[in-house]
Order: sequence, then structure tokens, then C-alpha cells
Amino acid sequence: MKFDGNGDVWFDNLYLYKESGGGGGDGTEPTTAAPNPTVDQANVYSLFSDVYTNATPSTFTETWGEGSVEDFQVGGNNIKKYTDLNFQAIGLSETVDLSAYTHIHVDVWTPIENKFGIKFQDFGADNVDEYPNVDDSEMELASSTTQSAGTWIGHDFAIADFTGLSGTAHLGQIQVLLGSVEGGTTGTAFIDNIYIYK
Ligand SMILES: [Ca+2]
Ligand SMILES: [Ca+2]
Ligand SMILES: [Ca+2]
Repeated sequence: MKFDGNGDVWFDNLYLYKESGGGGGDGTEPTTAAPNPTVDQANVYSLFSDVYTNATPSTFTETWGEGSVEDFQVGGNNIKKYTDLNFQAIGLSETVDLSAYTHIHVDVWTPIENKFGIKFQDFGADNVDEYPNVDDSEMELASSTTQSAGTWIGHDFAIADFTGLSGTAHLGQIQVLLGSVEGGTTGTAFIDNIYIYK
């Protein structure tokens, strides 16, 4: 450590430190919480966030999905930890009309660089999820933002970019994707602040 200057300088309190709740991590899990969202609650339909009043998804996993979920906390801040995540579904408690909303946001932390994606499924006018689809429509997209390792990355998708969706007036399911998205690798993902906004 070298000090450059021009004249007399007095020093005090010279020390290295770590952020509260941070440091000491081995890189396998976040040691800080994701940044708090700032979009106004009035313009948000939140599925999971400490900041907003959340809607009630019926589940954060489905048996046919690939990847398990558990609750995780950093300093009291709630996070969903997905392990061996390929694709996994967030099922809404019932279909909801989100046609007035324009974007979805998700904060993601991964221990290795990866690709993150979102899939929407609209259940159609009958509000029923059928397979194969009859009046359902669905589409997935990889985020254009790189999921860098060891840091919270905020992903924002414009719903209009999901051109395979007939609409979001009967939205029934949102999937979070890691391994199944192009360029992605199955692995661990910490996910927070899942909300749709306008
Ligand atoms: Ca949180
Ligand atoms: Ca349907
Ligand atoms: Ca379906």
C-alpha cells in the first residue's frame, strides 16, 4: 500500500473490513440480499418479494418440473433457493388477468455464470391447463442479460417479446429456467423479487 501526495497528511482508522452479512462466503451462496425493488406497489403484481404485498402462488415447484426449492435467508431477507434447476414452475393459485402489465422482473444469484430464462403459460379462455394445449399459449425466452456468477443480477423481460403468447388475460403459470434455456446449465439458483409490473 503506497500513499501519494504533496505535503503533510494525517491518517487514522486505516482498516480492511467486510460488509455486514457479507464476506466469508465460499462462493456457493449469496452473503448479501438482492437490491430492494423500487417500482411502486400500485404498478406491481408480486409473486415473491419482501418489499411488496405478494399474490399467492399455489406452488413454487411442480412434480413434473426439474429442480427442487427451499426457503433461504440472508440477514432475514427471504429468498427461494433452487437446486439442480432445469425448469420449474410457479403455479398461480388461479388464472389471473395480467394483460395490463408490461414486464416481469426476477433477481437471480448463481454460483457459476449461467443463462436464465422465463416461460409464460396462459391457460386460455377456459382457464384450464391442458396438455397437449388446446387454447393455451406459451413461450419461453432467455434473458439478454448474462447471469454472472456470485452477484445478484436483475432480469427484466418485456412481455411483448413473448410473441408466442396469445395474451396474458388468463395467466396460469410462470416457469423459471436455467438448464433448459439455450446456453444454460442445470445448477443452483437463488431467486428473489419475482414480480410483474407496468
Ligand atoms: Ca427477498
Ligand atoms: Ca386452456
Ligand atoms: Ca397447457
